[in-house]
Amino acid sequence: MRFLTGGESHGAALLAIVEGVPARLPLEASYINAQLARRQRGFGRGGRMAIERDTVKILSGVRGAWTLGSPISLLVKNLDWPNWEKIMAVEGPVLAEKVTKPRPGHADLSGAIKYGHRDVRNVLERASARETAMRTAVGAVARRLLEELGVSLYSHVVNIGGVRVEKVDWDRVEDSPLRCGDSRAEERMMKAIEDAGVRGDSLGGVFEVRVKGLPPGLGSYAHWDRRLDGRLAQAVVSIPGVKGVEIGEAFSMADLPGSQVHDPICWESDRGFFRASNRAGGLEGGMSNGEEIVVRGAMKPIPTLGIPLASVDIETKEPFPSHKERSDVCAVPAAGVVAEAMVAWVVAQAVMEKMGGDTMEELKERWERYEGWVRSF
Ligand code: EPS
Repeated sequence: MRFLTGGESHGAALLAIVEGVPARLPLEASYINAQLARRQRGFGRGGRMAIERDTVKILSGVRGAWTLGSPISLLVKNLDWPNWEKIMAVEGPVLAEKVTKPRPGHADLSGAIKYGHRDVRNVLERASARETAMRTAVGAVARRLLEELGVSLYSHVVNIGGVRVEKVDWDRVEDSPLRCGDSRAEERMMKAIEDAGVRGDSLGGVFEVRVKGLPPGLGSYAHWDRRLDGRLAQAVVSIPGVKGVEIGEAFSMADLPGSQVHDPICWESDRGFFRASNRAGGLEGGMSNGEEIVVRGAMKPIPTLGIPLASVDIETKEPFPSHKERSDVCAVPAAGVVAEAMVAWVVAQAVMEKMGGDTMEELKERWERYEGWVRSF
């Protein structure tokens, strides 16, 4: 399975071509749209989210709400486009004022140097986290496939601006303004976001994604690039703003002796093998181990600030406060939803590598046979 996306933040639309999804998977735009709506929500989002109502148009690869096995083409229109048609004109003279003041923390400066752009807009349009809308749509296709196999994904926010959750009530996460399971922590997080917004500042944090229902043995210990933990880490760090990944209890495990870290192996006749704890986050030796997968991502505060940081104009070389763009104060809850999509993609890829199959029937049959093998091992 592979996919490519295209599209600028203020261009006409975002696009993707998704290849390798088996035929006969039930798929409807409304399913993808529900995931897109989850990404748009969250206290601390900026003005753009009030403009967009992200919805997908499936342009190929699906007929009568079933996948065909052919490439699935997806389109998400940018509702903001009419306001940017002149600035982002594909042909003819671009009449907009050039952006020459790169923002620290963004792709602006390195991207301009790399591609020789004297207008930083040529970089920031594609580097914008707007692209994650399409990743969410693509991830929804992978999620639909996993759902058919009984695999589910969910996420929550565990820290914003240094305020950490203490007790997690999973029932409140989906409807909570910060996708947070701890109402008291959430109140403090919201206050911190509000205060940061007033100051013209931004806040980062940590989200956690979990995957339930996977058998052991996805990924491989045999080669570095087949390790599922490495592939998940790459996928999560590739989300704009994410600077760190933790699998299971990685950072606290680094402080403890091995005897307090590794998850004891148990066996019962009706369950087969299982673990007494899950500090490994469902991954050992580069493979799933049958326990829940737990991956966290640390997101830095968004680099577009109301209080601009010191920068240098790329034309005049004069020091200047950096360019201001409309932005979010905090996008950690949205990043958690994007991470679910990326994790769904990597896991579905690993499932397809192991099981293969051109139809869902073939895939399900192989999945069930393997589950039987695991139970009786
Ligand atoms: C985003 C859309 C963007 C940004 C945000 C993510 O829209 P605009 O630039 O028109 O405000 O709000 O991207 C960033 C904050 C960033 O630094 O890349 C979206 O759809 O999620």
